[in-house]
Amino acid sequence: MSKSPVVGIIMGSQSDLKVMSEAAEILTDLKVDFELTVVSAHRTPSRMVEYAESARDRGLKVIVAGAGGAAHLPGMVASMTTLPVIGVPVKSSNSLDGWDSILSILQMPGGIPVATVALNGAKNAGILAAEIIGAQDADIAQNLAQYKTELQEKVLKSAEELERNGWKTKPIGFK
Ligand code: RP5
Repeated sequence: MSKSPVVGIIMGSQSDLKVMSEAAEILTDLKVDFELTVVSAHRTPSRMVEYAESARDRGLKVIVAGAGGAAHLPGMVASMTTLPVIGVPVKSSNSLDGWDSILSILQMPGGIPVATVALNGAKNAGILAAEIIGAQDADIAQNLAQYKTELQEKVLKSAEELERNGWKTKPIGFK
């Protein structure tokens, strides 16, 4: 969190936090200032309107919005702002199997795009938000370049270990 956030992370319920905190974590690593809160399209519709309509004037440049089930938050926020909105479908307690949320966020009508990431893909949403900021901010672009280099090194190390130790090698994981 910071005093001059450029990314707004919002979620339909606090129950989405376990997933959405991955966006906060990667933005922290990449040194992108963000804010994070709960905005429910169905339970706090006026708050959603206020959030979306004030976002640009408050200095935000990207919004990452996550919701599960009948996930209307990302699309509705996108309809009320000119900022790019990245949607995170969340597999929530009221979700059938995640598809309800995926399709609600992905299948937007023409004119109102939401950049939709994978189910529970909050980490990628954070990276994408940082890339949007990094298009204009050289420091953030540098942090992203370093992140991608480290990712590459990790893959090469895992390949080397696998080739040396064979198929029983313990996977390193990329979380
Ligand atoms: C959605 O309903 C929220 O985004 C959340 O994923 C889901 C369940 O909310 P709770 O009943 O856990 O508050 O609007």
